[in-house]
Amino acid sequence: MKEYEKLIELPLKGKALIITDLHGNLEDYNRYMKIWKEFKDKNNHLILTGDFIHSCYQIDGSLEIIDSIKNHFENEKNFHILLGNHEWAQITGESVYKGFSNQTQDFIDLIQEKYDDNADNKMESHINFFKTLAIAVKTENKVLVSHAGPSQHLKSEDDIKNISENDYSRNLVLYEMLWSRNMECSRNYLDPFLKHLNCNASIVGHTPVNGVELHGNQLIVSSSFGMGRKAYVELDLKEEINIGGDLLKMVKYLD
Ligand SMILES: [Mn+2]
Repeated sequence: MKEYEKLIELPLKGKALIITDLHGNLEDYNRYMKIWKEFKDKNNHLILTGDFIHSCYQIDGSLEIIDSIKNHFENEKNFHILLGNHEWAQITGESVYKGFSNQTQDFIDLIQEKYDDNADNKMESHINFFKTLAIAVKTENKVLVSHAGPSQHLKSEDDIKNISENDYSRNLVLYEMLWSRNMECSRNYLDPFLKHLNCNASIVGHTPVNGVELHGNQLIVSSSFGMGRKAYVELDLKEEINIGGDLLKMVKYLD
């Protein structure tokens, strides 16, 4: 059985593939799993940074993606999955809108349609799975990987380690790490936030960009749902990372 930790720490060994915001895109997910299959090694890791559910298009592969990542997660110790604001919304029951459509409700409908009499059991098991997901990964070469952020209320890494599943709808640090957009706020909060965690750079998804965008010491990555190109990061865990710009040479593109 895997240990569930809110903050995963990775040593100075190997590499980590970092993939963001799949949003139910099964085709892209399968392409990334092919890359992972080649990349797999005892020192290499995969990090999915959340928002793997809730499609932005007609076809929603969220349920197929969940089944597959659950399987990888349970059987591979180096397969890490972080919580995104969309999985969080499913846990807390908050509505998230894409246009006029409430995606929290759409997800419930999708499960109902696929599993019929067994829908309640499936829903419960998916929610329990979402609750086991970590909030962030911290690497020994000083990179913080999370769904979004920074959090202006975080004071130490214990604020992540101690987040309790019973407190998901009220925890401010969690809320900021899942919802905050870098852009304006990061200029003020990003560096103090990273300093409290003893990190030099941050990698997030959440905000749709054309491949990647660097804002100060934060690299925003769109691996599937974004504004054009699809990018991911092959983070070298052995190399010294002093500033956000050091991450740019580790960016790869899907096409
Ligand atoms: Mn998001």
